Amino acid sequence: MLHVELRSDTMTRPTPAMRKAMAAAEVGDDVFGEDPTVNRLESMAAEVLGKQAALFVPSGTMANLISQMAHCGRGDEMILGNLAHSFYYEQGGSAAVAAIHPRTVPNQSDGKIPLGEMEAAIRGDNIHFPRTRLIALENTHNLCGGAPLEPAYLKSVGDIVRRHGIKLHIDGARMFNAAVALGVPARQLAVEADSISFCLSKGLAAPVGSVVSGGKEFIQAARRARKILGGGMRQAGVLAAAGIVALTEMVDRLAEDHANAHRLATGLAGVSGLELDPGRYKTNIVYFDVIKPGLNAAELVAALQKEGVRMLAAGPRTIRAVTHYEVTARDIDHALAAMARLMK
Ligand code: TLP
Repeated sequence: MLHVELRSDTMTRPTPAMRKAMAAAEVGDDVFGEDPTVNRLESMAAEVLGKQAALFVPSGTMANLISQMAHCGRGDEMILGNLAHSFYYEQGGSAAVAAIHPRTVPNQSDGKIPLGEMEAAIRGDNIHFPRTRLIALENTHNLCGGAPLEPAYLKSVGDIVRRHGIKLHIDGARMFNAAVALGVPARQLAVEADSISFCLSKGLAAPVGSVVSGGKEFIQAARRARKILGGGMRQAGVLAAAGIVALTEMVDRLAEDHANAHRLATGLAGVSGLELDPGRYKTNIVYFDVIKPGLNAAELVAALQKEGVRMLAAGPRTIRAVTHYEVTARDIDHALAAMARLMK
C-alpha cells in the first residue's frame, strides 16, 4: 500500500546525496572549533543570510533557547506571539531553563503580531517591570498555517526594536519556505534580525540540526549557551555534511512542496464535512477542520492511517498536513481519494 506521510516535514529522510556526503565527511572536534565540515556549513549559512557568523546546533528548539539566552539575562522579558512555537511547543524552556519572562501578544491569522500592540507591550524603565530585551517572530508561522512574513513587515518590526534599543530574533525554522514562497532571497528575510535560526531537518531533509546566525558577539554568546545546554557536539561534521547538501540542493525545490500543499488544500476544500480556506496556505502547511457531526480529528486521522495516509490531529476538530520532498502530486491525489471515501 502507498504510504503518504503528511504528519510533518521533520519526517524527511536524508537524500542519497546526503548519505554519500555524510560517509565522506572530514571531521574534527567541533567543541574545539576543529570540525572543518561544521565550519564550512556555518560559513555557508552566514553568507546565505548576510550575517557575520553562524552556529550549528542540534535542534530548532535549542536554536531558539540559545538565541533567547544570548540576548536576555535572567528576569528579562521577551515579547512573542501567543501562537509562537517557542511559546506553545517548547515546554516553556525560556522560563523553565533560562528564567526569561515571556509576554505574549495575540498573533493575527497571517502570523504577524500587530505592530501597535507589539510596540505598546514594550515596557518602560520602572522598578516594577521586567526589562523588555527581545521581540521574537516566526517565519514561516507554523500554527498560522505556514504563513510567510514579508520583508516590509519585518522592516517595520526592525524599526520598532531599534527605536527601543532591544533585539529581534526570528525563529526561521522554515525560513527558506518563506523565501521561496515570497520569491525573495533568504537574506532579505534576515536583514532586520539580530539573530535568526533555521532548521536543516525539516523541508530541507537533513537528518538532524539547525543553524543560528547573527553578529560575531551574538554567536560567541550563543556558543556559550549551546555548551551549557549540552549542545556542544564533537565530530558533528557527519551531520553538517548533510546540512551542506540541504542548503545547496534542497532549497529551490521547496516550490514543489508548496504546489502540492496547494493541490491538497484545494482538494480538501471540495470534500463535504471538512472546512478550510484553501487560498490561505502559501507554503507547505495546511490545517483544516472536521465539521461532520459525530466525527472528530483523532478518529479521522486513525481512519486515514488505515488507508496509508498519515496526518496529525492538531486539536479536537483540527488536522494538520505538511508536504515535503518525499510526497509527490500522486501521493496527494491518493490522500484526497482516501479522504473522499472516508467522508462519504
Ligand atoms: N515543529 C514541529 C513540532 O514541534 C510541532 C513540527 O512538526 O512542525 N520552530 C518551529 C516554527 C517549528 O515548527 C519547530 C518544530 C521548531 C521550532 C522546533 O524544531 P525542533 O523540532 O528541531 O526542535
